[in-house]
Amino acid sequence: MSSIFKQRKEALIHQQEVLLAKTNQPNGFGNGCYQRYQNPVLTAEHIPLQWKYDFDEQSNPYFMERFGINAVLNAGAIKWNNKYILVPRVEGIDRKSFFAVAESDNGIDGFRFWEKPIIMPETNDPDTNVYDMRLVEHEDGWVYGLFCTERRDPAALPGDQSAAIAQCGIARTKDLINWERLPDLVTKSAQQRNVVLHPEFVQGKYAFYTRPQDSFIDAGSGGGIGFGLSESISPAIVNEEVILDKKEYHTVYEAKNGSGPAPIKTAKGWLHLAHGVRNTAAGLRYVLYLFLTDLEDLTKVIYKPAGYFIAPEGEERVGDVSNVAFSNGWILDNNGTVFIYYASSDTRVHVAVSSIDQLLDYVINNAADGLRSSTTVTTIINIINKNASIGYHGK
Ligand code: M1P
Repeated sequence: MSSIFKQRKEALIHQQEVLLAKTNQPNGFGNGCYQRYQNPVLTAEHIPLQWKYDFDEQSNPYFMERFGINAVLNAGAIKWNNKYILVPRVEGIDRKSFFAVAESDNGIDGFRFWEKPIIMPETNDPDTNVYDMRLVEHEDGWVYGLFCTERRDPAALPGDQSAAIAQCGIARTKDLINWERLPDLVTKSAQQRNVVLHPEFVQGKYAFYTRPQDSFIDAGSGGGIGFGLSESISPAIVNEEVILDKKEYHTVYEAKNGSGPAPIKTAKGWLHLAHGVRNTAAGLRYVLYLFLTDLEDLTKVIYKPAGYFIAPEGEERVGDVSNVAFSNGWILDNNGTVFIYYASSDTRVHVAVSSIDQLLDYVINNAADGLRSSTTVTTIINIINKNASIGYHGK
């Protein structure tokens, strides 16, 4: 009779191989703008078993997990050597997050992690927690990873073990394996999360999308998606932040918002994916929205449809932090296809597939938020009247 070790090891290897071999199929008809897929592309179950189990029967006779992974979420994304690469936030059972690279041949299934997690160098002020990397291929020739680095607030009272300071960590690489850590971004804001590097130089400088905030959770008097320039990347110092997309009363981004992945350059403008947060009786609700900025003036929003673009749906609504859709990664393919990677409820990563044509059609032609119920009704009446004018009355 085989040992517990052998039985468990073989069963778990088989179970994971079945998961990794699963193909992903479109889910339903979608809304005409993007197509969701049935299975998440990355979950905690995708983590290689050799990261968690000691495979030596002598030291691990029960084939017991020696370290557990809680969640795989919020993934940076890049097309690299013809592979679709995700760098998610991998969160251990100890609540610490780190980064790891997973790749797929087609961007919708078959994601497998590389051999080891990323070993991210620290600055002189060690990170307590790092998460939510935005990957950017900058025109200076480096691939940058900008992420949140969190440390305990040194001003917190001894009894307060949750007050934290979030700032933007910056690292760069040429191979996604070896990373050079640069000094953290310096801004005037007490808190910075969701910072994104613009892929091109602007006026010969490095350009950043920021999110100034007063406190760790609340935007307070700050908030909004900011924009600022830095003479250098090491150190990166943004002295002035201009808010290009602000919080707004009674919208899906009334409590706070933040940039998603780096914007995509299109013929019509820079296409942005962002998250908006509002408060509800059941807690915060995070959704995704799109907007377009001017090709010349990067702080000028020229189109912004009303409401959300992606909201958590069905089982996406449940997880560690329920009711959350969050994205910090998308990939534009050569044929114009756009793979949008979004995490649901801080637990797993999904893909939605669209194209530049569809996204521009959506962002330019869907009505802006009129900020009142009556303007919402006007939007719907306009659609009805347009249909009536071509003879369609619902039959
Ligand atoms: O829990 C939801 C999200 O909360 C934070 O986003 P924001 O800074 O906009 O509040 C981040 O911690 C993010 O990782 C998380 O998904």
